[in-house]
Amino acid sequence: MEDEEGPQCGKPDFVLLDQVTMEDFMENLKLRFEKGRIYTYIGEVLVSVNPYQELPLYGPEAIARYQGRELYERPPHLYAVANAAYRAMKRRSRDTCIVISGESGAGKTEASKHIMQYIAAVTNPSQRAEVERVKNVLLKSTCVLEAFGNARTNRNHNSSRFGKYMDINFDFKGDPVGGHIHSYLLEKSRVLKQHVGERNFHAFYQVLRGCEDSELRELHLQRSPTLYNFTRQGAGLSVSDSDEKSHHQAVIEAMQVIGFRAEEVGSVHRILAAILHLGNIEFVEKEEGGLAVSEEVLVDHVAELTATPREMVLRCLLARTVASGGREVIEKGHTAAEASYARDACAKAVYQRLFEWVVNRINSVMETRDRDPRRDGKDTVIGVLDIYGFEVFPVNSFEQFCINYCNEKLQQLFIQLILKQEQEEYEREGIAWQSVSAAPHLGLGAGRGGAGSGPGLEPPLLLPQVEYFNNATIVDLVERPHRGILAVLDEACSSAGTITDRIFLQTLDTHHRHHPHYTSRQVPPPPRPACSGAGTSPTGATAPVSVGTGDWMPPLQECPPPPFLLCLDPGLSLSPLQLCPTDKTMEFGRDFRIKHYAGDVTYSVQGFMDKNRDALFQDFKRLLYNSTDPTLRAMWPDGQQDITEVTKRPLTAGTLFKNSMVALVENLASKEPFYVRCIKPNEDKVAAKLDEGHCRHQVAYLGLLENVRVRRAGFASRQPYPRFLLRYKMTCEYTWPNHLLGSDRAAVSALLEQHGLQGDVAFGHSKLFVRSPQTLVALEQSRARLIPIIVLLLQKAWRGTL
Ligand code: AOV
Ligand code: MG
Repeated sequence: MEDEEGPQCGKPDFVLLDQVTMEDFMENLKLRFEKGRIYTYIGEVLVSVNPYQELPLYGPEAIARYQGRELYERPPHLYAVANAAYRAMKRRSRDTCIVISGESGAGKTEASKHIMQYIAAVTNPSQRAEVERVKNVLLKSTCVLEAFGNARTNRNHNSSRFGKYMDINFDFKGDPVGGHIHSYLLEKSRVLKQHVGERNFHAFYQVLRGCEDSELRELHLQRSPTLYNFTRQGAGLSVSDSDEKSHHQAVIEAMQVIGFRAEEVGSVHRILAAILHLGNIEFVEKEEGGLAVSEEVLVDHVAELTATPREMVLRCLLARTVASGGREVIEKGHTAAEASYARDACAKAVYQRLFEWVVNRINSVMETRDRDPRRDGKDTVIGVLDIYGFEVFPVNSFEQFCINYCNEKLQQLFIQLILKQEQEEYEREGIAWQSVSAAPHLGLGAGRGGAGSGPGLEPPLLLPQVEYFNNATIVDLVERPHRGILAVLDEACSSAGTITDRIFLQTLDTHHRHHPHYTSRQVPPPPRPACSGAGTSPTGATAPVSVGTGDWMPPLQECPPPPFLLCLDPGLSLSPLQLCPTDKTMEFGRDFRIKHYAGDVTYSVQGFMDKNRDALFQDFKRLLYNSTDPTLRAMWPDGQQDITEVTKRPLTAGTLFKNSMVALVENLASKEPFYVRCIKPNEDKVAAKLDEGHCRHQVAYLGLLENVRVRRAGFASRQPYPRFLLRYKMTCEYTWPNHLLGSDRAAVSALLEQHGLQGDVAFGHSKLFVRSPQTLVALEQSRARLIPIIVLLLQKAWRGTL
């Protein structure tokens, strides 16, 4: 890897573009991608394009080149961002965080792994044993969490089905001494069912393919995933058997390094096996009444593997206990449908608890043990956020709704922080800037402060307005108290079974029918008597009219076009993500659609209430709490409650998720953020193919052009003096190859004077602020003219012909 990038590689920072248009942006992105330069800056934000191939960009040598350097000294890289976050934390004793965003398959998880590897490689030079241990746990945790929390989807063959935020704690020396992982809402419905082309969580296939014959026998399993309802769908999509086996081995080794005991690993395998057996249990209604299971031996297996009494397992599957007023308790037999529902709820819950237990177990060994008593206060922290990316499938349910809401929250944070950071930077550098209000449209349009506002500044300058889409309105649509979609959903769920999907959807419509980002089609009303007149059938050819109480929504064609959302560039093509660009795909009474910042998504309300309630009969909880397997028992502390004590309605899944998102955003906002914006180059997951339409769409919705414009609005660029010199010193005789002017700032001043450009800049404490892009363009051109001459001179010098 070269340390300097030549002009043939395009601009390493989009801020240096001659003009900020989508065309120029895309041209630079494409040029760099073709040259294997997948990373480019926008100021301190790193834009990363997934190469879908192994590039020689990583590893110890590359890490050494970035270690201890400034962001600008080397070509853009994840290592540089990791290094910047690390140095910022160390220098200023401030918590920092690295927020990695982008749609599903854009490369977030891979990026987070490179960041972790960088941090692990550059810390603990003195090889302290405890620090090494923590580092190993940090590194190995990824492998274990991916086994249990990732799965093949149609968008990404190793898709994170949970959100992950990891804190790494550093001591005063800057060595990692602990860590903590927060996981967010695992997509547990995947345990039961997967779309065509998708698989269950990796862990299931790894156990089936990877366990020794003897262990498999003990688990009463056979090797083929086609034999189990939960793995059948994805069975043909396996990774090769040998890969699955080696992944299985790697996970077990990782668990050992982390500190899982052998009996715990055994319990984990038994729980996975129990879930698979549970999935094969079917129910039959007996002729004489009552219910039976189809294969009793499966109940034996479940009982044995969960270390619970067989009779109890059977009872939990066939009936439930209900408290009927006071302390009276009765047993109520299930119908076959109820029993299947309860079985599925149990399978999902057991997997979710297993996943959470794995996370907690990892956390328990990462608690900071080795705190240095000499240091006051607490450790400093770097947080790394790797969530599930924005996704659209042919059918989208509650999980996609939560995932996409999470991405909206993070986009919102990005907007707020960019604005905030800009202003803080001006303050820090002693350059006055009139405050800018953030809502509802973020316009960085205010003029700069008045006379005497900054050293060497000209009279106030009216800065160009930078408008960009503020997605706060979509976040509000989802989370607003009382009326937001989550609140309406909770309301529906609390109404003891009387609310149907249709009524839920109607209530949503009532609240949001005029919301520019919400659309739906209502269930057609029942046919009216013949006398009701023409135009009343919403499905008929006649123009739709308002029916009855007005709960009939006009079809979408009739809706006013939603306000212009993301098409900041007139040439922007329709997104490949907009799988449902017309209302034809929406079904009456089943779907609603949100115009997300990243594209339109149609959600099927079916299952929303169920998944939000997330109920599990107390009988199962008690059963598992009474297991004699201590690992399994520890996952069910709430099983000790008696049914008569379980009166309080637990918080719904949606509310818990919302609360966790609010807390996450607060946490991130309290830290100094670094951003990695990942772009997926094509939908086919192939190397060396940059699909322009697809990338343009992402550039647009991620707000990258606006990001560049904001960076350039007040001052086109701000660069530390050494960085500026490094790039332009060859354009001035006083600075090339080195200057003797006392300070870098003085050298920069001399350079600008020679070019006659000193009127267009401001000198901050540590950085030069360049006001107009033309100044940068002039410097860039001058540099580009000189580079071939310098290269020629150097070549001649080497050959001794000079
Ligand atoms: P994601 O985390 O952003 O999706 P991943 O990080 O899992 O996406 O990346 C998807 C796939 O792209 C990986 O499995 C690799 O094959 C490939 N890939 C990504 N980054 C690189 C890289 N730097 N070098 C080589 N290959 C790469 V999701 O979790 O679905 O939102 O929910
Ligand atoms: Mg991921």
